[in-house]
Amino acid sequence: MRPELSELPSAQDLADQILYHLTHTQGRGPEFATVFDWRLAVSYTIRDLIVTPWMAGHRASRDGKLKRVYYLSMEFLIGRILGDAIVNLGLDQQMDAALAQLGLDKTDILEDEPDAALGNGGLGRLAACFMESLASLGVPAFGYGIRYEHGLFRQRFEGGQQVETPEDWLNQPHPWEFTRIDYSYTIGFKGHVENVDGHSVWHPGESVIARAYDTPVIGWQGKWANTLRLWGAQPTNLFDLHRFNAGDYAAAAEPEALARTLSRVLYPDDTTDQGKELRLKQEYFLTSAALQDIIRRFTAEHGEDLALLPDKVAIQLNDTHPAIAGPELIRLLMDEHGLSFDQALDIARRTLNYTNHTLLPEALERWSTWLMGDVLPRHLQIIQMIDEAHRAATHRPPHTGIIEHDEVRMGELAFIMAGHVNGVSALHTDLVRSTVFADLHKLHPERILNQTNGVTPRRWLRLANPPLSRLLDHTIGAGWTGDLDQLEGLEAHAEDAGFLAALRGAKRQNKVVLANGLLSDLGIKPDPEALFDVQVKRMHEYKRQLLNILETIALWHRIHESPNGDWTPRLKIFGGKAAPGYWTAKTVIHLINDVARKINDDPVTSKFLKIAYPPNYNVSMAERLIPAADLSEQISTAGKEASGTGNMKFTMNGALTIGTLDGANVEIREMVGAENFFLFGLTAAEAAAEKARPGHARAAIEKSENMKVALQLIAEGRFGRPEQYFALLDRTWNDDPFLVASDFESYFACQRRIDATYRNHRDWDRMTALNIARSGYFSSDRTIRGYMADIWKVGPATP
Ligand code: 26V
Repeated sequence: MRPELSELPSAQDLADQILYHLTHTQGRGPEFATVFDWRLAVSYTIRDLIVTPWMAGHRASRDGKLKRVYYLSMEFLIGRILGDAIVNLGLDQQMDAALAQLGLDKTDILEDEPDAALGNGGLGRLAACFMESLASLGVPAFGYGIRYEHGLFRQRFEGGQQVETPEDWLNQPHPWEFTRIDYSYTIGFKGHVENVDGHSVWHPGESVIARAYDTPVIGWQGKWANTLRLWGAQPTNLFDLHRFNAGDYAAAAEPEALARTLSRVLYPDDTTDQGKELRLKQEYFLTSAALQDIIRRFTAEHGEDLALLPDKVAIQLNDTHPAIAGPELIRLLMDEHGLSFDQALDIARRTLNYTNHTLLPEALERWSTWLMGDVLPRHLQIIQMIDEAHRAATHRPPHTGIIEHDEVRMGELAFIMAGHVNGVSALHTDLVRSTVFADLHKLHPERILNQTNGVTPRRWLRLANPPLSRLLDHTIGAGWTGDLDQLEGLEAHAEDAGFLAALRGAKRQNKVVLANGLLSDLGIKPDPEALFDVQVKRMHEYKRQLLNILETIALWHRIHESPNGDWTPRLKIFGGKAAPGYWTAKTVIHLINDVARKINDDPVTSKFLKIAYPPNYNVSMAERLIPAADLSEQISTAGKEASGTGNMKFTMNGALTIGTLDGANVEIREMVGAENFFLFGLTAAEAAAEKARPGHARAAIEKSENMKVALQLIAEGRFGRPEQYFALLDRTWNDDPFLVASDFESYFACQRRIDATYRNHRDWDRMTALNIARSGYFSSDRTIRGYMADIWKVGPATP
């Protein structure tokens, strides 16, 4: 029995198929099956249902000669796939019944799946939301990435300090991927360039094979599916048989091992680019494989006239990581397809687009010309030609080029090679225009656009928050899932006591589930009536987890001063990983854990204040924490967070935000209304001015009793050996690059306003309702429609 998607399978159909796969795919009878066996059987059952629309979509795109979108990204932070696929196929109820019939626990099955953690944070998760929205909107698209054998490291705490262990999601069969041994491309590195009759011929000194592994991405209601194509590295020669036969087994396997290192691990640092050769090779590996694949598909469908490429292909570069696409596309068009440099440059520029995701100077990629010339000698030549062509065409001011001070600046390369460059929130785009790319913006005033980020409501609302989803369905109908603007319908209920009580009830349910699960595993038993205050994101100084923990210490001190005071009970939840080499971020993790240990055991304060820091924050943990949050901490130094996307997830799940005017917080506040948003801190312009004032930190600390006390308690050793924190304290007093001190009093006061508001259920619940009602704009469907209209010039394949 093979159910077709045109008719939704019944619970009985699903149960039959699950048993079929358990027997015939897993080779296990029900009496011997493990949770893993069952999970694979369920996954194959769901996968079968995705394959039909997936193939239909491929045929429709090919036969209709449709323009396609290609999203090139070094990161796709997918998380788990099964639950999302069930929701998108609209099979939740049937599957619940099927699993019940088989005597299986759905949560056990879903949670058996390892997260696909092929990303560091916001940039990778955005790519995953975009893939889902592209499929939901029926846009023919491919995502191209790397099939890292090891995703982002796992985090443990030892004595409160972060310890990293390797992640190994591919250590078990991965039911969602299809290996395409017929789609393989050779990727060259190093070697030399020879001039033959005026043509350049690159003779690579090394090469590897990029092999395609496809994962279908199913859209809402199962109407369309796209492909996430991840490249795995294979050796060109398996192993050296001569050495093997001579008994030198390790040496025999060396070339194979070396080739595979290319897709072995995800780089875990999302700020500092260490100029590592392997990282450059990974970037080129992804980019070259993707472009070869795109050109192969284009010529198969449209013939050899590559001048038509921009009409049929729109390529989006997710940050500068695949920016070598510019020179690589020119190389393929010139050296392999015989076009002139000018033709190739023109085609490439009309095909490529670039999204900037950060202004932090340390995150802007640069490669020494020495390394670039060594690893990609032909590309360095082409980069010089691009730079020269741009110089000649624009009469640009000095020092605005791609190559400066013997470095190739990938931001400038991406900008110059892109039809459009976009920022990811209104504020960020303004700053892209006025700071990093100010000179290039003057030369090309039409090029920079804004596309404010968004998140998919299927995963972040319907899947992650069943109690709220049921309430929304009941109140405004289920249409919001595919059209998030329909949340506006809640406005009419924002004064309705019955609705507000139900909303509070849904939030409470999520808090109870969190308290009985994740938090109780940590030994924390919070009162679900307490305010759940959540800051989850990568650990970075600019995100200011330090501000949050210092405020916690100051509050703890105040509670001690008047232990019989009328304090609002709060649980502070932290989650996030630090890059392995980022000392300050790791010290803040240690401090939070030290403070948690002390405060949680304090009999005087613990009914008012607790801290939870569950280790190994990832997508799946976000799905549990965000729906249970009352308060969302979005407290970066203004001007530093390009957008944020966690902020949007919290808003649509009915958490109120305490935040600065940074990134998309600005737009969230505009949407939900200033009166429904807890604003504090300096603006981006004020922050820049403050930073320029010598002694700003010391001056601010002197004026803040609260901050002084918090620093003093750490220095006294109240939370652990103080020597560990001296350097951090010193940095805070004397440097404080992210203005923790300057914003401290404003933050502390804002938190006390929150304490007061939270106690007034009616006010809080109404604000919550209005936040949800006005969050429709932050659907990634809206974002993708923006890219389609302004950048890609593509329409959907489905009506
Ligand atoms: C940089 C590097 C440097 C080399 C090693 C690996 C690596 C990986 C990632 C990055 C750049 C990370 C930039 C990033 O994640 N930006 C975030 O993008 C989000 C989506 O647009 C946005 O919401 C966040 O505000 C922004 O910080």
